[in-house]
Amino acid sequence: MKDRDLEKKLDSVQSRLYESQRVVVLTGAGISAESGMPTFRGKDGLWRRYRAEELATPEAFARDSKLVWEFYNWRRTLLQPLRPNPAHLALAQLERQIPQFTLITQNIDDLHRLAGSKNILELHGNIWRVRCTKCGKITEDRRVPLPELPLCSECQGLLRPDVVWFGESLDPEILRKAYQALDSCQMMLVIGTSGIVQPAASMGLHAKQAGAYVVEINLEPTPNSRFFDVSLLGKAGELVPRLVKSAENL
Ligand code: BV8
Ligand code: ZN
Repeated sequence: MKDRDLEKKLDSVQSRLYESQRVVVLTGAGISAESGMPTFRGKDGLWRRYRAEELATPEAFARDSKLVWEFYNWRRTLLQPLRPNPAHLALAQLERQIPQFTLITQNIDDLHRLAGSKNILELHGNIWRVRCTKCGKITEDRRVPLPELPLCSECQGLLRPDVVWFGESLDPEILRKAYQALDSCQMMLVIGTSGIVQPAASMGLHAKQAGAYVVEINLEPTPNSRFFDVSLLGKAGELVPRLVKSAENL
């Protein structure tokens, strides 16, 4: 049984959501945890003796592209059979019910799209896309696993994952759309993110300063919790569906 305080918070967040015209959601690895995808900083975040920050960098790729590709092939192999969980599905439902709904995700796992979300801003790219390091060609390639060192079908250049690595800039057009939504939203949900990696980590505060009501959903408090209006502690797969009204109750 959820504590009474949480129930009351959930009810008030739900009614505020359905009174809003413009809503932004920011998600992190925590929303995919219940689909079976390890998060970055959770206990299962380690991969062999490396951390993602040491492998998801252009320097690591230049130094040892085979190892970096092993890291991404391991994640692609893990991810391929996984399905969206109730939290992903609930956000896709919310998008259909709220007039202006923008989903900003840090995740590269494509699970929001699989769940039916449409208006998605993928801040850090997508693990199923590859980019040629020579001619820049971007293609979707769902082979699992990819060859050890995948080459471009056009120019035989070495392919890389089409994701944003640490130290790389985010797509300016995606950032422009994200801040446009953050500047004009009335409400924002920040779900399953530890609030460490910039610029995503400051987006909740940005929306707050622009006048939005900001709700955090996480297993535990984060460094950003104190800036937000409400912090709902619990599993995204349980709490997010609780915020969605069924069609007949709209
Ligand atoms: C940039 C794609 C301008 C790849 C990712 C020094 C040199 C260079 C840069 C920097 C520097 N110092 C700081 C920086 C900036 C750097 C940064 O922020 N570093 C951090 C480590 C301090 N940022 C960048 O480099 C960005 N670019 O700033 O460009 C620039 C250019 C040049 C030089 C300087 C600046 C690019 C960052 C993008 C990196 N790419 N991903 C890949 O995935 O392989 S980041 C990756 O890690 C994710 O995308 C995500 O963003 C982050 C992980 O965070 P979370 O998603 O929050 O996941 P985490 O595991 O941490 O937390 C999970 C949370 O969920 C927890 O809170 C947990 O409690 C909760 N949870 C778990 N289960 C559940 C749950 N909640 C609810 N329900 C559950 N069931
Ligand atoms: Zn090429």
